[in-house]
Amino acid sequence: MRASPEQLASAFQTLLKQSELPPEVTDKRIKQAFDIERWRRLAPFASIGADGGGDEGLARISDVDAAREKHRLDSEGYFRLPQVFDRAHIARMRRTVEAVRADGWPVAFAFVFDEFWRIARSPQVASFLESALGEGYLQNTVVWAHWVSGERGVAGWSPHDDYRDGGEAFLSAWIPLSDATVENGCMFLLPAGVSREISNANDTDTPLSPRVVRAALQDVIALPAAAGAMIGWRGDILHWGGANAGSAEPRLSLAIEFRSRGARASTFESPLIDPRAPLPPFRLRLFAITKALREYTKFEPLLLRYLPLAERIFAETSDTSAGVSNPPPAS
Ligand SMILES: O=C(O)CCC(=O)C(=O)O
Repeated sequence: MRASPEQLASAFQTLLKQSELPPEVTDKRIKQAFDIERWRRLAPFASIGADGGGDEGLARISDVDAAREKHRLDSEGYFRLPQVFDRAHIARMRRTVEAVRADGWPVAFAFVFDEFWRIARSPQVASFLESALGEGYLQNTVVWAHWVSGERGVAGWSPHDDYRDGGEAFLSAWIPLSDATVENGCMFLLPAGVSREISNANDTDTPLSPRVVRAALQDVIALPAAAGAMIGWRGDILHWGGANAGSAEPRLSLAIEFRSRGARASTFESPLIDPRAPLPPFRLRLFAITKALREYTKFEPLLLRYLPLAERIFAETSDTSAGVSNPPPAS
């Protein structure tokens, strides 16, 4: 007798539940998560609470690239900037993610380190973000790091949009720390017009006609991007991580989000932080990581293993989120 899809799903859930970290391991990890010195020892080439500065040489975007990609963003809802970040710096960030993973953490814990919060602060990146979101734009505290294993069939996140109602006040940025190729699961998306058509049909439960499906398939944009590039999309753009088609190379990347000043932010996005202010305090970083972890088990069910850990750190750090007020609207 064959198992039904429901039986298979329920067996999968049971297995996931059984793979949860044992309580004593969770207790130990919670202590470790708050131990800044331990993180520093884990990745001595990265920093926590360093003075900052030196962002100027970290990234470069030519005027020509910036103008072309701003135009693409306005017309198609996404941008693709080729080599933006200093290669040696990106290689160090990759090593940081590798060290975090090797120590048994979900890779998003790399956001305890300064470099992951500072990455978009260099003047030319800031200027591109400002052209997309307006003066005084802010970063929200939705952050994530992705690791797609170098094994055939392993895939990034399934198709979704990040913030349907975000309009021109919302922008996601996605930065590969290893080369993201068609073979190892680079990002894919549907540009603005067709993205909206499909999302609207989804929302209203309207079946898509074969004509729309065929047209959408032909409109899919593959976004291979070398380590150190920066790509991104507006909130209503349907996008997804591809499946590994036989490459042995893992795909590593990070994702951050930005908002126009004065735009209403969802609870999930809060608190917003000012990219011109000092980097967020350590506890707020843990809050942001575990806030995302609780949510993203829907894309990465294997994270359920860490859910009790995430819940407890999230609860312990929630006060930091209340302490950071949303910056006021631009005058
Ligand atoms: O890297 C991926 O597979 C998915 C990234 C993504 O969709 C996101 O960060 O919103």
